[in-house]
Amino acid sequence: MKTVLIGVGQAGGKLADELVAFDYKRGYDSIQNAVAINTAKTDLQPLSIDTVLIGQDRVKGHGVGGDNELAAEIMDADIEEIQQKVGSRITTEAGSIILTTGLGGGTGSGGTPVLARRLREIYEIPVYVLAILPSTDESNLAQVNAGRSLKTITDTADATLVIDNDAWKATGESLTEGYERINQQFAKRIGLLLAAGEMTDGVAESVVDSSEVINTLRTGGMAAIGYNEVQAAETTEENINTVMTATRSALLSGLSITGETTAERALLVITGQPDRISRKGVEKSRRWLEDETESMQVRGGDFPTDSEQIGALVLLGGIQHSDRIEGFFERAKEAAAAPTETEDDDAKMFQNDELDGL
Ligand SMILES: Nc1nc2c(ncn2[C@@H]2O[C@H](COP(=O)(O)OP(=O)(O)OP(=O)(O)O)[C@@H](O)[C@H]2O)c(=O)[nH]1
Ligand SMILES: [Mg+2]
Repeated sequence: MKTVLIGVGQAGGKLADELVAFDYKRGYDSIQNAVAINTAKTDLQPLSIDTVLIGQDRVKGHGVGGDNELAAEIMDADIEEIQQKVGSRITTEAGSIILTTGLGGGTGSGGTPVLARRLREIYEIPVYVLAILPSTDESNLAQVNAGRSLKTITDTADATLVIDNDAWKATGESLTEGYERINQQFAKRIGLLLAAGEMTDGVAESVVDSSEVINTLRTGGMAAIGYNEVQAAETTEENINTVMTATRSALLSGLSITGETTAERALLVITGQPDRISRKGVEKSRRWLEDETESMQVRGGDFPTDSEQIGALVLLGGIQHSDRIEGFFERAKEAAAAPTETEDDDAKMFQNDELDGL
C-alpha cells in the first residue's frame, strides 16, 4: 500500500526515518513520501527525511518540554502551513496516511490528535496512527500525556496501532539502544505489511492487497501487529509446522502490545520462498488464529521473499480486552489525580477520575 508517513515529535520522527530506511533498503517503494514535524530544532537535525519545524513564534525551536496542550495549540495555529507542506506530498497514488508518534512527550502527544483530525477532514484515504506507549517506569507526566493522547487519537484516527515500549524493552540495553532496536523492529513489521499489501504480480499463490489491510483495520479503535520468523525446512511438507510455529509465536510472543489476543478482525501474511510455504500450514495457521483471537474474519495471503526463513505477520484490528491497555489507562488516571509539586491548572483539571481529551 502506497503510504505517506508523517512523524510527529522526536520518537515519531525517528520511527518514520527508520521506516523509510527499511523501505529503501528492501526496494519496496511503499513509502511515497515522509516528513517529520517537531517543535524542537535539534531533534529534527539528525533525520534524513524532510522536516517541518513548527511553533517557532512560541518556543523558538526549543521544543515544548512535555507540555502537550501547548503542542496541540501550536499544531492548531500552524495547521495551514503544515497542510500546505504535507498536502503537496499526498498524491492520488497514496492509499493511506500514517502518523507515527511517541505518546509520553509533548509534541507528538499533543500534536498528533490535532493533525489526525485535520487530515481526516480533508482526505478520503484512511489516516492511521502508529502510537508508542511510554513504559510503566516513565514519569507521571508521561503516563498522563499518553492517556489523554491515546484516548483522543483512538476517537479520531481510522485506526491506532499501539506499540508497547515495555513489552519490547530488553535487559542490559541502554535506553537509546533499546529505542533504536524497537524502532528498527517496527520499521520492519510495518514496512513488510505495507509492501505485502502491494503485491499484485501473481508470483505468490495467494496475494494480499491493500484493501485487505484496510478492511482488517476498518473497525477502528486499536490495532496491534505481530511478527516472527523461523528457519524453513527444504520441503513444503516439512514446513507445515514451520508456518504454524511462526504464526503462533507472532501472536503469543511477538505482538506489539502484550497480553492481547482477541480482535474483531485479523490478517495473516506468510513471508518466505514461495515453494517452501506450505498451503496446508497456512490453512491450519489461519484456523488457529481465528480460534485464538475469536475473530470473525481472518484474511490471509503470502508475501514472497528470498529469505531462508518463513515469517508470519499478524495484524489485529479492533483489539479488545487488553489488560495492558486497561492497566495503562488506570495508571494514567492515577497519575493525573496525584498531587503535583507545581500547582498548575493542568493538574487541577485532572482531579477527577476521567482523562480529558485533547
Ligand atoms: N520506541 C521508541 N520510543 C521512544 C523513542 N524516543 C522516545 N520514545 C518514547 O516516546 C515518548 C515521547 O518522547 P519524544 O518523542 O521524545 O517526545 P516529543 O513528542 O518530542 O515531546 P517533547 O520533547 O516534549 O516536545 C517517550 O515518553 C518514550 O516513551 C524512540 O526512539 N523509540
Ligand atoms: Mg522532543
